[in-house]
Amino acid sequence: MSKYITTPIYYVNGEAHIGHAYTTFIADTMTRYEKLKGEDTYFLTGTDEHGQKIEESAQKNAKPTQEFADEISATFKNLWDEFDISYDQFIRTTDENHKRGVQKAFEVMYAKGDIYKDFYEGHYCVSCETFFPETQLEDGEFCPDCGRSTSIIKEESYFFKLSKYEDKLLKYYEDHPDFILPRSRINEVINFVKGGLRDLSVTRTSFTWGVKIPKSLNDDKHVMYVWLDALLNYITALGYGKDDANMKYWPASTQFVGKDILRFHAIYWPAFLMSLDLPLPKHICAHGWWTRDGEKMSKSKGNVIAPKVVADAYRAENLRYFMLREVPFGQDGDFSQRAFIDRINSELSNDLGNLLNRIIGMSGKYSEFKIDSVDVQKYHSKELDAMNEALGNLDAFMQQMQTHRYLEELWKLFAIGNGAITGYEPWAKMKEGKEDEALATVALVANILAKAAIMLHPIMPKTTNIIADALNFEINHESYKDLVLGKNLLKVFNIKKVPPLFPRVEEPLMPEAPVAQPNAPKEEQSVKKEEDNLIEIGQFFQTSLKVGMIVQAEEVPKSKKLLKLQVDLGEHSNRQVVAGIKEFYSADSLIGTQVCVVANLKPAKLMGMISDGMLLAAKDEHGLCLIRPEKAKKVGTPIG
Ligand code: ME8
Repeated sequence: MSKYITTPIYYVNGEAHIGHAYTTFIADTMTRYEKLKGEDTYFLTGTDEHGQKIEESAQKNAKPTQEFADEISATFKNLWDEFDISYDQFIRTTDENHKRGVQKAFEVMYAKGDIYKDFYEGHYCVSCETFFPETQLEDGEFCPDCGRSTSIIKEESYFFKLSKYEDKLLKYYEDHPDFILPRSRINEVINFVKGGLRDLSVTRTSFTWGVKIPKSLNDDKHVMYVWLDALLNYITALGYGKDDANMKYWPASTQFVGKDILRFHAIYWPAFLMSLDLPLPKHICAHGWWTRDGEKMSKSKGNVIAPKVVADAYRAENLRYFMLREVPFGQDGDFSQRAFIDRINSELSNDLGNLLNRIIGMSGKYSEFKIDSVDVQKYHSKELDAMNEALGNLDAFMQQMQTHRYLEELWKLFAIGNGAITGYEPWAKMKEGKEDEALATVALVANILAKAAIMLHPIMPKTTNIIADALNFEINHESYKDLVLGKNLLKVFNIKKVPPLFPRVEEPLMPEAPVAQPNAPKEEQSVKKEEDNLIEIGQFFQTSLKVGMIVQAEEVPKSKKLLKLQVDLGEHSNRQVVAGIKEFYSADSLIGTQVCVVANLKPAKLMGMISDGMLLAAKDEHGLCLIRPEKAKKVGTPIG
């Protein structure tokens, strides 16, 4: 039976970070594992390029949207190529074939009566590309997911009859308890559906950067909602709407997603597929969230770790190993250089790298690099049994995506190998004239390394190829069948010297994370004890604080919280700052007063207005007060 494995398609509004890398690593690992087992496996990844968010990012970068999308999409593709990601296809939602497939799907749903035209009025978060009912908004205005301000949009829209699929979805979850993995996530999905599904607005007229709805509807001001467009990539990639060339891979066996987008994949996606009369994927696998040193990473916060930077400092495959070893699938994980370095030194360098070096060294000394497995069974049946037991446990862990348990189990092999060397002391056996025994121990360890290399291959393909080359065999489906399934041993061969695979790391090789920006959307701030969060003085001075004078202030219509201020910072023109202080200050009372301003924040858009700075303020249960200089100072005076 063939397998089809997918990652989400990544938005092209910024470059990849290690969160994206994790999803891609795990999907790549699973694909390589299936291929090693001889399964016909198709692996899809790509980029999600439509929608208002991308259009706005392109505008901010002063680039035509397509050119901007081309550039960022290429950074993802190049990155995956550098990381040796073995995708069979890299799809872009701006591909003509994809657009045609999406239009075809829309036509099918429309013809079935699952899409109808109406009006939509609601609170829309541009950043999340999602409408929210008023009841879900924070303070009646802010997005419940990202904390950013929402805007009210009223527009003509086509709707997908999501409500029609409520019962069918619930029945499907009940009949397929492994549809959503880990199983612990099913309840949040069921509860959401039981809460009532409203029909989904699936077109927009407020912007143009999207797939046009089919010409047959004669309504060309509508472009498709980005999530309808994006989710369909999983079938358009297989030729849906064109020639169905690879539809034999559908339904997908495993669709990896971050937990943030589980709802889209576990509710909307199956409903779309039901409407298209297509089977549902076997598993939607939701992984947890990666933080950096305990802080949520995000493009807007500036503490994002680029996978390339880590790879350049620590080697790409070490990062793959770390991420897949560090967290149980489904749970959140934290990237810290300390934890990373510990794993490199103790697990990769000590347990694995040193074992290979010792075996090369001993076989060079005792047998001119010749290894012969002839006596392994005779002297080491106990070790072989233990090894085979661990090898036999691996598949179940991989099938459950529990890569941390898989690697933990695999590392038992190195413990057996290292234990055999310490326990049997081949050097002593050589001195005692028991050469057969000594060489059998060396050969045992060489075989352990060979089998472990095969099973580690999906996670560290290049490194394990070097190990296999040193042991004079190739890692492929044949050697997997022979050495792992068949439990056979390598025959007689010459071992080759290799440079150390995992040099020890003594010091962190990358700069530490920048300080979190205090105005990051609230979900991105985590509560930490001060002592866990000490910063260098240089980090503090990365923030430019200045004295400013409010020269103009007005209320923002329809907003309970926001005031729009013009602030003089002694620059050639005033800064516009949109501040959430309306409940505490009237606009008039602020004019002519001095404030402290964070002057080097990236401009943000709040309710459609640019805010180019932030006022310092203190807020407690009694209210909010602005922080001001004790005596008037010249505008633009630095604070610090
Ligand atoms: O949501 N930790 O794209 P996206 C772990 N285009 N994983 C993370 C992560 C983090 N800190 N940050 C991102 C989209 N990810 C849509 C998907 S699919 C039809 C459309 C991973 O660029 C995680 O897998 O925001 C998440 O689901 C994915 O990147 C979303 O990337």
